Amino acid sequence: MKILYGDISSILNDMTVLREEAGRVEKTAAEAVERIITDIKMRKDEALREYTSRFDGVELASFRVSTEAIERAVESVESSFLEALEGAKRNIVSYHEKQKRQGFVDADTKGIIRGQLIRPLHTVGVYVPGGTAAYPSSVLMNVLPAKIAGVKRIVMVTPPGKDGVNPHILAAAHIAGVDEIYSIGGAQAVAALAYGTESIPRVDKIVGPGNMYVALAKRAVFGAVNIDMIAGPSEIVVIADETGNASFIAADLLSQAEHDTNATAILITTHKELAQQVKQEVERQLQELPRADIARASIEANGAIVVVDSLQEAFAVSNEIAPEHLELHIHEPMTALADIQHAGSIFIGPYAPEPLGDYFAGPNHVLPTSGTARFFSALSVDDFVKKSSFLSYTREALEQVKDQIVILAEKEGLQAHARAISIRFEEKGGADE
Ligand code: HSO
Ligand code: ZN
Repeated sequence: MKILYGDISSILNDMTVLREEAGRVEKTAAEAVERIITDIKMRKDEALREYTSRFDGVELASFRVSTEAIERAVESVESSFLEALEGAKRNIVSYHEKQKRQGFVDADTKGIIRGQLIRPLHTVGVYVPGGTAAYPSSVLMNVLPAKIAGVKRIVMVTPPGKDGVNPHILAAAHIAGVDEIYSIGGAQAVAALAYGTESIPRVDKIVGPGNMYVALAKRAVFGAVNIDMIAGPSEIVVIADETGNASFIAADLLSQAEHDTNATAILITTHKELAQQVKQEVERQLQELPRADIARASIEANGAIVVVDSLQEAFAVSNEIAPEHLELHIHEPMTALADIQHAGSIFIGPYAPEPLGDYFAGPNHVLPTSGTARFFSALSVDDFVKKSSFLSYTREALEQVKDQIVILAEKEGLQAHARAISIRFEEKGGADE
């Protein structure tokens, strides 16, 4: 793990390159995705069946995962796992309940009513990747906010493995309250959700992470449906002063490094000795990790320890990075919140390690990556609602402002707009006297 003193331009450069690389896609992949989308749009289930056979190597009589298969999965997994999911669910629900917002009605005494209605999306599709990135925790994180928002129909898709769908994923879907599960994956699943087929319902929004093909497909169908953000590799920044515990910090850096060789783990510290200790601890703990090869590749390529002169400098560097996860191992960490401008999720003090949030505490682990914490937020109940405005004026209230509206409409050359106002006040117009 490299240690940098003061000058962070090289790490900012490296991160920019990495982030650009993560976003770069093969032209051929984009073209393949476009072809798949067009094909699903035209030939629907028939095309979906062909792609599932070609890409997943599975011939399916029905895409729908049966209630019996879900029940069998729930029975087959350890009860301690189900209890842990239930515990996580309680915390995720209680945290996201706080995000629910009311609409408003603003009525004055002059005959004007203005307001906003908040309504849930009707149907949402949740993509769950297959293979080793199939995380039951992500099922809870994507589904529960939609449930709390009041989404009527939650449809999950996940690629079929040779032995069916991962039972731990099915159990999490059951606990989260998914309505229907289909074993389809890849760009074809995204296209099926976006446009609908004979057996897959068309949804209003698609959320959930996936590989490059899934991400490209989500981008391509945006507009026909809504999508969540496009997730990049995981990132953690730890800010520590002399109070930092080297083994805790090393463990937390490695917890993100083990996700992906492209993950980024950075420590920013005011304490030179801690920098050395964390470097050694990372080496030591790496020896004990089953996923050491992934974590080591990530730490070697993208890991860094930055030594700075002051915490103010540390906050500035972190704000520049706008990390997905930020841990504060400093004295009076709550006070430091005032200095944090850009971070997806903030973990305060030595006993709030990132995995507490990844799995259990309640805040969402679907977070903006690649510097997008500058303008995106964690997945939340807000992602599953939409708003309608409403308006009512009395005749008298409209009369007060009619001339100003007519002036504005005429300036835009929109005579019919002006007339829709003025006609209500003409002798023989639509006025009700
Ligand atoms: N740290 C990941 C979420 C996750 N971790 C799922 C374990 N399972 C992205 O924020
Ligand atoms: Zn994680």
